[in-house]
Amino acid sequence: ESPELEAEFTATVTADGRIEPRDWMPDAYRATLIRQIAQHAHSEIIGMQPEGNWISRAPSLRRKAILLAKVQDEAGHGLYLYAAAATLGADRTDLTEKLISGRQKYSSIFNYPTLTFADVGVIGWLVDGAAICNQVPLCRTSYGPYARAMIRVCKEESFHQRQGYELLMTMMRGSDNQRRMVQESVDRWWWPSLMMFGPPDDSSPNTERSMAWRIKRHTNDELRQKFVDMSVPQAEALGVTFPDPELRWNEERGQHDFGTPDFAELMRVVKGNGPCNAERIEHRRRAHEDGDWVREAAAAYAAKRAARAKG
Ligand code: FAQ
Repeated sequence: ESPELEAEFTATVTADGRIEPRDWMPDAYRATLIRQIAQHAHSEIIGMQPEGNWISRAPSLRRKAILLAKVQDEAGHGLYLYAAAATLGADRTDLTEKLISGRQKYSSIFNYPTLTFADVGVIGWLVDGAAICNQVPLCRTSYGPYARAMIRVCKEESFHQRQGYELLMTMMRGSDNQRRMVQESVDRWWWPSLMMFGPPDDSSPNTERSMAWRIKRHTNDELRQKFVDMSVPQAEALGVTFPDPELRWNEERGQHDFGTPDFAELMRVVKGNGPCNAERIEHRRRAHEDGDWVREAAAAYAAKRAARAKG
């Protein structure tokens, strides 16, 4: 470690330049990125489960084809992100081990159950909506491979968001039962969606340093506010309400006032005690074990080809 390298790193980051895999970086910068990117990758992979739950029960062939494609996109996002983490020296097998042994986190939102088909629409609208709000600024994050991965991920997430909103619009034009189903789903997902942005700024241990390093471009509360402001007119157009009596336009601030999410609930879910944590991890662990023979075969094949190339 030399003061010149450190100064160069700081100058690059503060001038909004990009840090690339071969550049020198502080150990803590590398560790923070691995933590955030791995958590993000795990979220995409675990995030396949709640919606995957409805693939076999989608109400039409068209809805089934759309849902299959969306869930496959999430697998793709997970893979770009694991590849971005690999450029920092993180090993994917190791990251997967950490996920299934509970040593690494994934987004709290995927620990809630999907009880009705309206949940598929609401996840697209609100969960992908929140993901976009958080990820569009990450296209300008200081670490090159992460920023570049985010560009493609955001394009696909925008498409997912539209797909969810279109599904809900269709249900809202249907029967009273369908409209009730949409409202009931919105009531369950609204608060957990706000929790996706993390703890409030005054109890977010990582924000200050991640902002200084330009890993994060906005604080958790800034993004949460942006999401609320973006979602209110969309709810009006759809004909649903959010379950928050404190939600109202504040003329002076030019933003909405809103209630405080239950951050104690967020912490419980993050610590592993949400409604579906055990089930999500168990499913992932089983899928990983079931894939053992594929990984073994792929490694044997690669070794054989390498031996043949040498000979
Ligand atoms: N859930 O100091 P901070 C998707 C943890 S979108 C679980 O504020 P930070 C797309 C945090 O890691 C979802 N853990 O932390 C999709 C930290 O842990 P530590 C994924 C949470 O990192 C849609 C501790 O609490 N998106 O998958 C949560 O500065 C539909 C303290 O918090 C991303 O990961 C939470 N909600 O800010 C897929 C985006 N909040 O230090 C399928 C990238 C906080 O104990 C279907 N990540 N924690 O290890 C980020 O932007 C940031 O990491 C934040 C948290 C904003 C999530």
